[in-house]
Amino acid sequence: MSSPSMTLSHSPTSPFVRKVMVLLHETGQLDRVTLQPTQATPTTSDAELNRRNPAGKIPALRLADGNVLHDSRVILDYLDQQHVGDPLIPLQGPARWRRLTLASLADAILDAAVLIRYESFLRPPDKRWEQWQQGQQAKIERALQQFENEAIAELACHFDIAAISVACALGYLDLRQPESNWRQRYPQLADWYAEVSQRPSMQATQPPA
Ligand SMILES: N[C@@H](CCC(=O)N[C@@H](CS)C(=O)NCC(=O)O)C(=O)O
Repeated sequence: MSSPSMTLSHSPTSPFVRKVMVLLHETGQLDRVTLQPTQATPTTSDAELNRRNPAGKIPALRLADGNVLHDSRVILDYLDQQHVGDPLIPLQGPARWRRLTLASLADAILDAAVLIRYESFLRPPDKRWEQWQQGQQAKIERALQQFENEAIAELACHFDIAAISVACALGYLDLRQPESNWRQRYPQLADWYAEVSQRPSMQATQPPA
């Protein structure tokens, strides 16, 4: 086993970090990364994280040469180029743009769900804005609908960047919106998720309840 050469700013509940962890598992690169526990919210300030990523967001990945990559999509792209197996992000052609677009839609679910979480968990009750939350929730529903109606076969064909991103988004909904009953509204997505949740990479990265 080689000694770790990279450091990942990490939280076990961050779904963006989870995407990175799942890719590390799937591509056999876990032993290359040290995990640095990091708390990140818009109302907390972590000086070290802010130095690594001025946006103050995780994940951020410090490379062996001291350079830092941030934004989960950039990190996934980088790590996918560091292993010898089949790429989890197609290198070129229409497949690349389609898979990245599906991954981006999954990230949009996460962006909305994380904002809803901050709104309900961090923002003082008298400053909350119901209509804004509903707008975020509507984004989540439209994205789930598109995955259910138009992309199930594509998700099922390969556990790649698109599938990893959707699986992590669904896992985050289970964590933060356990009452949402998305499985009832999106049964094909539910069946697909039940299957991919069994993968060792998904099992090993389950967020703590
Ligand atoms: N687009 C970013 C989003 C990352 C993100 O929002 N991470 C959350 C944790 S789940 C965070 O660090 N939030 C702190 C903040 O918004 O200040 C990515 O893909 O890495």
